[in-house]
Amino acid sequence: MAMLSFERKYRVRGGTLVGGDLFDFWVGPFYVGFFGVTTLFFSLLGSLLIFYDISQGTETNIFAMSVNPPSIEYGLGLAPLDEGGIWQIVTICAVGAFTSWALREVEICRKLGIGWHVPIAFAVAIFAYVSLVVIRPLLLGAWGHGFPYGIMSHLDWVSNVGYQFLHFHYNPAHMLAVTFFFTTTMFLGLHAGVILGAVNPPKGEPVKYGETENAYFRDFIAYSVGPYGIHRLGLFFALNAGFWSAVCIIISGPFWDRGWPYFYDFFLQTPAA
Ligand code: BCL
Ligand code: BCL
Ligand code: BPH
Repeated sequence: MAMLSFERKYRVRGGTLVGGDLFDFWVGPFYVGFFGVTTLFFSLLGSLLIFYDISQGTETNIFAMSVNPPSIEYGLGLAPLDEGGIWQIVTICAVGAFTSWALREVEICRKLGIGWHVPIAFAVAIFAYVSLVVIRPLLLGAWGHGFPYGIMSHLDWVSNVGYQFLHFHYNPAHMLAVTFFFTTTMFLGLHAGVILGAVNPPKGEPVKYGETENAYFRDFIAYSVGPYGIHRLGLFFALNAGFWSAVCIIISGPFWDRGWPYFYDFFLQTPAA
């Protein structure tokens, strides 16, 4: 594939974490690297195992297909392949693939001499996934507490686990996570809106930039967080959304095993009640 004229300048040698020059090359637009190879390995193996597992069943509706974790009786042991063992290997492949993907991002950051903000942000998403299928099952003593890998079955898992705690909305960390998700979306709506507004003036008006964007928010809500600030604020809220999600599910079971509404009973013991 032909390179764009400015790409050659950025295709610099080095920055690899392992493998030295061995995998330091591109395939078309993609940087490969050692972690490109491991991503491909884990992704292919994990996906093939999923396809193998669902091919063993009789389900023909893709929405209903599912690779299920072992039953709780297997505890933290290995299960036979057809009784959850495949799910266990797929989980190892998934953690391997996601971590490899993050490390490949790190190598690209090092090559280009930029900060590691993107891989650090992705690490928070990986943490949320690991909290669901590794940390919480370990704390509860059985891999069977992980979620099943199927389009509908994983929604059933969320609903079932939610109702095990009577009313999951009462989980305070869930409240924080939901609030951060909503706020992040509101920020992106405002930020993307003002940027597109500035570069799409009415016919005859010149295109506007940062100064006008700031002026817009000062006129509108008396304050503009600024062109650098909005990205720091956005990243902070997005990472908190993922982080508090991980916290909300890790504490459900290992640290609080009653309905979440009962969490507020402590209030009844205070003089205020
Ligand atoms: Mg889920 C929905 C994937 C964990 C609760 N979930 C979805 C769908 C998609 C999915 C099938 C749209 C997601 C989306 O656009 O995200 N969920 C998914 C994955 C994981 C996951 C891959 C994971 O951790 C590895 N989901 C969880 C955990 C719950 C959960 C257990 C808390 C986060 N999820 C819900 C709820 C809903 C979903 C509730 C929905 O209503 C929605 C749905 O419609 O379900 C039917 C944003 C990301 C992007 C836009 C980037 C693109 C992602 C693409 C679409 C992912 C495709 C996955 C593919 C089908 C499976 C890959 C395996 C292959 C073999 C490689
Ligand atoms: Mg709740 C969790 C919102 C109602 C029970 N709930 C969550 C959180 C989020 C949320 C805060 C899920 C996001 C997350 O973890 O992302 N819930 C939410 C909202 C409502 C709500 C807004 C609402 O009513 C308006 N929840 C309810 C009701 C309960 C309930 C009351 C059910 C009856 N909720 C639960 C339970 C859980 C949540 C149980 C959780 O477990 C979940 C949570 O916090 O999980 C941590 C994190 C993101 C990920 C896990 C995705 C990770 C992606 C990985 C790293 C990469 C995948 C790559 C992919 C395979 C690649 C595909 C191929 C490519 C496309 C090529
Ligand atoms: O490359 C990226 O983006 C373009 C990275 C990524 C990110 C990044 C990246 O840099 C960042 C910063 C985030 N996600 C951030 C976040 C938020 C937290 C801060 C959070 C809300 C979130 N990501 C969520 C999600 C979700 C949700 C909510 O469900 C999904 C589905 C994703 N993120 C998905 C992705 C990918 C598009 C991409 C990414 N987030 C990571 C791509 C990657 O890791 O590629 C390597 C792996 C494969 C190509 C396939 C692996 C296959 C496995 C071996 C088998 C499948 C197992 C799986 C468990 C089955 C699940 C079945 C489902 C039906 C349940």
